[in-house]
Amino acid sequence: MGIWNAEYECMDREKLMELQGERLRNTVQRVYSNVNYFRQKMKDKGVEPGDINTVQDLRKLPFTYKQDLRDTYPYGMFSAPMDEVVRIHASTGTTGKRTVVGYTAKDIDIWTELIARCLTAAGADKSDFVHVAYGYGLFTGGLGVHYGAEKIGATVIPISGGNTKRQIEIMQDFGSTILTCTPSYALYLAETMKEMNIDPKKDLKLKAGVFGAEPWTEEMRKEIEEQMGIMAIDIYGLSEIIGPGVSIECEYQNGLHIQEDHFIVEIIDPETEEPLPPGSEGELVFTCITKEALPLIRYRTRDICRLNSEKCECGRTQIRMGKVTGRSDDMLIIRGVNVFPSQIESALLELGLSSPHYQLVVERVGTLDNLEVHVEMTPDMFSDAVRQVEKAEHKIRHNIESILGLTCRVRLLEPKSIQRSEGKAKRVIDKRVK
Ligand code: DLL
Repeated sequence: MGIWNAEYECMDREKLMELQGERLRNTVQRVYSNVNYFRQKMKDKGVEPGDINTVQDLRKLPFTYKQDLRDTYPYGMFSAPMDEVVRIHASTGTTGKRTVVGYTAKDIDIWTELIARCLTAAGADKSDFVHVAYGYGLFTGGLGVHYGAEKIGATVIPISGGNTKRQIEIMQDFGSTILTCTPSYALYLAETMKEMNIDPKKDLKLKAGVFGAEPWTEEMRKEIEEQMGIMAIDIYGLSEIIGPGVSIECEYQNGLHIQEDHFIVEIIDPETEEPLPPGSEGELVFTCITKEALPLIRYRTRDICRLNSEKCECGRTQIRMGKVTGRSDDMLIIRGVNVFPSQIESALLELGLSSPHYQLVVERVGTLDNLEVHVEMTPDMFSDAVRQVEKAEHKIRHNIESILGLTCRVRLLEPKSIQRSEGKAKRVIDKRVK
């Protein structure tokens, strides 16, 4: 597979550190001069732009939290005057006030370049038809991927999310070769293809998918690859940093290369806030070093994963992040045990006894928390005898309990009874939260 920009993606690491240091110095100066809120935070910590010379000095700087963006809503963290801002995106704000992010023309160019790198890593080039089923709008997925796909000269199909049957007809008629959407929507598409008697391996030209915007496990990857006959590549990003394209897997599918010439990554212990060495699991923290409108410093993502600094066979020298196992915000504490939806996803899919559609329902009964895992039966199972279904339920429960060390109930539901998502899947219903 090709590399879009070998000069930066394969840069000698020593040179990269120098470049990062220089870009960091400029960014800190910019933010200190233009963002009152952050200048105050630096003053409170007793640090000045002159104290920041190399990447190692990053630790002296204060963190930025989602709450900071909320406190300065909507534009208080912007580092460029509004007449230089050419685009706004925003998070959906399901867990509080929405956060607003902005881009100058140069920021859009950078983002476009990053997506061009990502799509190239996934094997796309100008001969491809890139089907963009991420939502267009305030969400960064649709428009973000769109411009990068145009940049590599591919033919973009800007269909956005929703209207699943139409998506599939268009894939067939227009000859989509690269599918881009959330992994949960990819599964929904695969399921709908089956219902429409369309075999993606024979009737469609799809060869790869670029899936992200939510956590998904290796087991889920296998499921999608098998059902669609494609290579499923993981893409990561978040609006606060730029949107999709912060990191991407290469053809070796063994970690996501971080675009380190634009973002400095750290992994920290979320409790002590101390940086951890590569290999340890912790929270990802990013510092933007080339952006103009919103170059956040040491942004706490809440995403949990590990970094891998070993050389990759693809030739890229960028550090890799492992699959995100979950957001610390999504972590459920059930009777004192930490539970991530991704653990349940692995436990379910490795058995292969059910469909991949699931949801966790947590309730408080008296003083005790109860976890119930809702899983859909496969259509074949649905016609099985009750005893067979009970047996499957038992096996699934046993597997989940041994992974979590926590008792739970498993309910096998009729096919299609869990709501399908066209964007990010809703994996948890926590009835304890008022
Ligand atoms: O989800 C940007 C994006 C769009 C990424 C399309 C990839 C593809 P937000 O809506 O701000 O931005 O949500 C960011 O989604 O902090 C993670 O928790 C989660 N996330 C994004 N990509 C992945 C991934 C977009 N590949 C939040 N694996 C992030 C796991 C992901 N989680």
